[in-house]
Amino acid sequence: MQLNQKNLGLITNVLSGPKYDRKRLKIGMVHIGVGGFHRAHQALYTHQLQDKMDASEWGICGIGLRSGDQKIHDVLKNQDGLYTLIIKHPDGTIESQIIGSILDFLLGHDTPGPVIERMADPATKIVSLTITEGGYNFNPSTGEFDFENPDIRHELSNPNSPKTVYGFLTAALKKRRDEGLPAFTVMSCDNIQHNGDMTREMLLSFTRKLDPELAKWIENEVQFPNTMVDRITPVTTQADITYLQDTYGIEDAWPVTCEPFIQWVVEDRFSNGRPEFEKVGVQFVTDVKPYEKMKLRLLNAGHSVLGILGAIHGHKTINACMEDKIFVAYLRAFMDKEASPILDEVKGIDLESYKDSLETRFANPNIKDSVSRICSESSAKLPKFLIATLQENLIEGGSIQFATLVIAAWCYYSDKGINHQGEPIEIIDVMHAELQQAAKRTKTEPLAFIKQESLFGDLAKNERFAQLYVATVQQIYKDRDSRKQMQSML
Ligand code: CS2
Repeated sequence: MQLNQKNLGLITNVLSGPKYDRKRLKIGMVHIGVGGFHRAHQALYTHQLQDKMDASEWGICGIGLRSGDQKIHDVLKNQDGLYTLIIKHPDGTIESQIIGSILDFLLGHDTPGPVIERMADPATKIVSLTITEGGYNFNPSTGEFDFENPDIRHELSNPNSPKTVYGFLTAALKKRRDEGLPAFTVMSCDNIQHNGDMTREMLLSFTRKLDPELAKWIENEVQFPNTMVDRITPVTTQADITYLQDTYGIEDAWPVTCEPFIQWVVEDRFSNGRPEFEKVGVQFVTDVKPYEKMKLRLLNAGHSVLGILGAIHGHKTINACMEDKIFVAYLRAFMDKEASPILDEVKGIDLESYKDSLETRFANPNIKDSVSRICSESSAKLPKFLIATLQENLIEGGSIQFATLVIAAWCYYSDKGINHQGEPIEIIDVMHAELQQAAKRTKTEPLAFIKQESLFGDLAKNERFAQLYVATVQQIYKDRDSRKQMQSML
């Protein structure tokens, strides 16, 4: 049976679904970047809130700004916004449910008008974002807005045909200001430290160039709460689609799978009201920074440590890495010796149990989170997840060897495109060509890879790091056995 509103009554005989009347819901949140993560996280919290109480003004409209969003648009349109969330527990238990909080979906890349209208609609109170770490258009080493991006250049001279999130936000906020409407909140849900502050700074850099008066209005009226979001959401596979067909007879073209763990910590600063998400477990705080730093530097960095080293060793999934004792010990040593010492205390959280819980989550054998998902867009992730820790440890005189091996492995990975077993590695990174070019020079110029300043800043000039890096990377090229190097450090 095809998943859609018409069949929902029958489908909910076999699977739980919305208990609320979807027809009563209005769109109050517009979300840009409807990937698996949004559907396993904010859309689920919203759905749970609707089930629990009357929150009918808080339905979601999904937005895609890239041509690649066509598929999710078509699927959700065809399914009236409905989809299945499949939660996979470590003991093999699987819980599936139909989520109903996404009411509409618009594509902005060739027809921006309706997207701007929707964002500027008086009922829209929040515009939330999961546009990935790479989507914020800033130079990772200087932190500055990249005005050279051709899409940004286009928007600055054609503000009515925006392309990036900045062009859309500016056009919609301008419309609201001109119409005397209150501003919406811009809520970033990406894995970036101080994600709200950073979004604010980037948006203001863009708007100041375009319309300084509007920039002032945004400065005074728009709130950008920082948020920490967490739930491991692997890429959906054909097996997940088949599972729903075989078990429940449901045709869902794009379900989402995830782990049971979920967390959302949000700063309680909103321009124009917010859903009562605290009723469904969201934690509102005045300062999210310690939580986000802990999560990025342990969970996301831990993922990258396993992902990069796993990829070149030949492990295919994160749980396969966690079945390898050397990987488990290495991960813990990285977390204990390099990531933890530079973290601030996080109220109410025992760091040791947090790290234990990460090990359990990573080891979940049913999630089968591929190392290729973790390694994808490493050029946007590693500066925030791992290189920042390395830099702080260099200042503090702390340990750097565990992170350095990951950087050296990343160089080898970018250069060779095959693992130590000789099998090809799937590399997905917008910077792949540049990374590969730099990595290929390693043999003749050992520092070439870390001389890429947009990623590493001036790390290549740090003697302590440069020396260790060169020794480490040369060893990988020589032995082609990074696992042995991992072992020697334990
Ligand atoms: C992962 C994240 O992209 C990555 O490298 O670390 O997607 C991670 O699974 C989520 O942030 C978990 O909350």
